[in-house]
Amino acid sequence: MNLLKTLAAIAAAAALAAGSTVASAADKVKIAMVVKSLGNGFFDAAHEGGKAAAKELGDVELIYTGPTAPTAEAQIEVINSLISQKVDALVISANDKDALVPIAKRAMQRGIKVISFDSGIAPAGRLMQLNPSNNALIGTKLAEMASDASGGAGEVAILSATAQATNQNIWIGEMKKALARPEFAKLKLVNVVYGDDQSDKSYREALGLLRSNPNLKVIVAPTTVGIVAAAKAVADEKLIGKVYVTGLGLPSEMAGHVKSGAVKTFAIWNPIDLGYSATQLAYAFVKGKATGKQGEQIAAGRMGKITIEGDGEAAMSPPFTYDASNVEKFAKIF
Ligand code: RAM
Repeated sequence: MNLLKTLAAIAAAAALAAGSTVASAADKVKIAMVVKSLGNGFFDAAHEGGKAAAKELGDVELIYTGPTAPTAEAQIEVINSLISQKVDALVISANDKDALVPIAKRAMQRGIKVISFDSGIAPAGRLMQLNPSNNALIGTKLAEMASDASGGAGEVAILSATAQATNQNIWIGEMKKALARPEFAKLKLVNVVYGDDQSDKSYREALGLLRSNPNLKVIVAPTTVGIVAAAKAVADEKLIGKVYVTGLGLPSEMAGHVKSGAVKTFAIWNPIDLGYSATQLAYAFVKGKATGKQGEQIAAGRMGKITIEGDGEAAMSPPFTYDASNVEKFAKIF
């Protein structure tokens, strides 16, 4: 072989090698998990689940992203850039069910499979919504825990996430329905405030509730960020034993507050399983194994089959309750 031929052979081999690398990266299914905001332990746990699903599936590149503050505007920017990156699927926990519809529609027009999880996008903007649990069940659970914490009577206030959060607004609506039942007649909902899933704002809002409602018995925070801030506010104001905090929290973030007595019980589902399932579902849509039709059963790896119900929604398991007897054990997991 003369020198020229040798050089040409080397160049061809290099091109083939480079080409094959590009091909294998391109073969990967690119799934982007877009959360309400970064730095939230709940979504960190969902990310863990997403990574486990990606590893199991083998040919998935999982992109985990979201804005720094939980607003729809910031999420739209993130989604725009993911559309330019030509991801195959978007798995979104929405900061606003309606505001994300146009951008989600644009993504779907370009062939990107869009599903929402945790906090839903309105039906026009997604192929399905994965709820962590049944919404009415969550609302009832919140009312029951408020009742238990107060001994069945007294003033209750809610410290929520953002005013537009799909999931919290649905749960608060369901909790209000539950509170209308005769068994909760002695509980009085006096205020609903929003801490925007930011620790400092949630803390300030909790202090405001305590100061403007001297007879307050319970703060219900249906957000993992809000419940920690409210428990800290109750402790700092030396109100442990007088005001109780309950709601939805992560055992790892709540163990200390259960120990201090600021919190008797709280609930949550497994956020790792939620992120795992959402990633599995997105993959099924990309692979043409799911369309989001009512009644469809979609295989989701170790979680088994997930069934699409009305409005393209599916629900996972009932919320689990934590107290002094079990919080330490689960604090090691999420
Ligand atoms: C916060 C977020 C999330 C919600 C949990 C319970 O982390 O608002 O959307 O599902 O709380």
